[in-house]
Amino acid sequence: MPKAAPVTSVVDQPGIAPERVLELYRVMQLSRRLDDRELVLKRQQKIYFQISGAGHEAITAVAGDLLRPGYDWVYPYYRDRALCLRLGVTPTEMLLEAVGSSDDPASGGRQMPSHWGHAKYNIVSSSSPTGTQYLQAVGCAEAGRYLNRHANVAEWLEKNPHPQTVSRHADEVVLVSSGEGATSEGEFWEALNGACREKLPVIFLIEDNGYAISVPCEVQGAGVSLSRLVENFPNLSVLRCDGCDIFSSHEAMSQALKHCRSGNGPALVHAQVVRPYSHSQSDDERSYRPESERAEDAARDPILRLRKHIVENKLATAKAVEALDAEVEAEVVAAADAALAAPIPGPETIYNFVYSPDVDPASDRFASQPATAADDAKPLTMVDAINTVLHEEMERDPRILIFGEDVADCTREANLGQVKGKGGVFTVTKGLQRAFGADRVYNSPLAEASIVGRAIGIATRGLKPVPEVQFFDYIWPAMMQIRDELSTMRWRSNGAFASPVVLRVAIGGYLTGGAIYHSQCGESIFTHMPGLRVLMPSTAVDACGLLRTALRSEDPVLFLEHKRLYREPFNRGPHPGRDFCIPFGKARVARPGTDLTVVTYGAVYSARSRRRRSWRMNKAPTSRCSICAASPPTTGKRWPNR
Ligand SMILES: Cc1ncc(C[n+]2csc(CCOP(=O)(O)OP(=O)(O)O)c2C)c(N)n1
Ligand SMILES: [Mg+2]
Repeated sequence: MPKAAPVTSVVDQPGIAPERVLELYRVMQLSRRLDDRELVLKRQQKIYFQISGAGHEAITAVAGDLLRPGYDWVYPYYRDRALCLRLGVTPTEMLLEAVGSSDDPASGGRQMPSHWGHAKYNIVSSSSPTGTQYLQAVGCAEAGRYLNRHANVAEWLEKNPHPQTVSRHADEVVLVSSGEGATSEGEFWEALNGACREKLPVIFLIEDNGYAISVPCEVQGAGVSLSRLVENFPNLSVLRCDGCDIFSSHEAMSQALKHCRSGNGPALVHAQVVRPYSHSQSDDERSYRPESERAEDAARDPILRLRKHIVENKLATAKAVEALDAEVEAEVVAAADAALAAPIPGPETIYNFVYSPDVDPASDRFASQPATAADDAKPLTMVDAINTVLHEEMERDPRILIFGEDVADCTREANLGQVKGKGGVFTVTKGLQRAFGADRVYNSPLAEASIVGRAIGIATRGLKPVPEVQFFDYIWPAMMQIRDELSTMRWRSNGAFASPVVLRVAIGGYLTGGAIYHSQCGESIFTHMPGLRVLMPSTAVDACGLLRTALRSEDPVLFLEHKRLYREPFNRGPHPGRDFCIPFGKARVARPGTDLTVVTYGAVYSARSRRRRSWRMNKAPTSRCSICAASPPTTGKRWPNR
């Protein structure tokens, strides 16, 4: 059968102090024994799933050893038990997730086993889709760079008490890991491109065990070797190592860290590992791998190799290693006992952390009256209204970053003085780059998954990303990030992490012949996603109030702007004031009646309002709301379109 590319070990000589070698051995053995204990618990039906880090322990223990816990950021995947142990996660904490305990720090018992996460060590909550973590890691690094350049964010947060805190370190790195199979996901390539383009300190650790469940590596990429494929990416340091050998792993990881910490850009470490326990406990690899191949892998087992090295090089006697193994086993047994005795979450906790417990955007805290406008105040169109709120809120909150396709005035800043500026295909973001600089308002590559995935990573660091997807019709590449990441982050991490992104999207039809690809209205699909708030205002004033609430809240929001409404005269309104907010989920009665209530939002209200005189139902009572939210009845002067 075709084989993986030969491993080029970057070092031949051991370069780790003896006591550290023993410590790494202990972590690796602890990791393996925890996997073994979970297998026992699975057989006893005390847990329902097991996926192991077996065979990956050398590279992952070394990575954990070299990273700085709570300083660097980590986006792990399910085989990274040894990495997380070395960063500080305890065996008991790991088994608490396996048994689904409410005390589990990764998810409060909400996720499957081995879905690592621990806020104390900056281990960001991992999910089940293969590959969604890469773009978030890039966003996380991007946010770190922004925070390092803009000290005023931390100062602002001190003056404006906030549920999220920010941390930053000049030479911090972000490590993101996956198997070789997951690198076939398009998001991997988008992330690699983004990290290289921006010279971000991201280490892509690819743990190549040769298989993605039953699919061998030659099916994944042209030419089999991923690290050969990516060799020509600019600014990328590509390192290969034997991931079953701590010395080779140590050298590769050290070089990768040096490259990233010195600001030279990202690194990719391609580590060849083995997978002795099948893909998961639900898989039996004997159905697709011959015994000879499995025996070859077994001979590379990282723990057996390291034990041999320790004894042969007299770092410890065989007896001392046995004693260490026994100590580890006792620790694992005690951890399992503690985990099995731990509480499981009660059914009443299910709604905890669907949304922020700190800021309720549906509360009266956001109820306000529009300011009285001067008699000669020019009414705002919806485009003007959104632009104005973005401008005002960016002035107020230095955490707000705007990015997307064409949102900047002019990417080439040297030309800014000679041009009018673009500011979005509908000019909603016009003038914002000019006012706030290219660090805060910038164009992204044409890649919707990137826009949302990176925003999630940025939000994890306490910033407030306000990305734009240019047309609703093209939101679909970002669907995985929206459905499985953006809306689930807070709930799945039991409140440890959040993604308070405000995603603006132009939606709806506005031109004759605009179908099929410039008129889609799929908002209802997104209202079926717990954790995500969906807004779709009808008037300029509603847009002002709802957008401001979104920007001041802590939940992910999909803010849908109907293109037909952007510049219409009938939904214009006066500027309602710099603090005007509208609570989510409350409909405004646009026209009272007695027999029938019509609840609507977006452009439907406006169509109704324009045509109401000709309606045969015009004696019927009607009301309207924006989806999930609308402005309450107001008494403001010159309230539009009554
Ligand atoms: C997007 C997505 N597709 C499919 C799956 C099912 N799945 C889980 S793990 C896996 C194989 C991953 O292989 P690889 O990236 O090589 O990692 P390994 O398990 O070998 O370490 C698949 C297909 C998934 N979780 N997510
Ligand atoms: Mg694999």
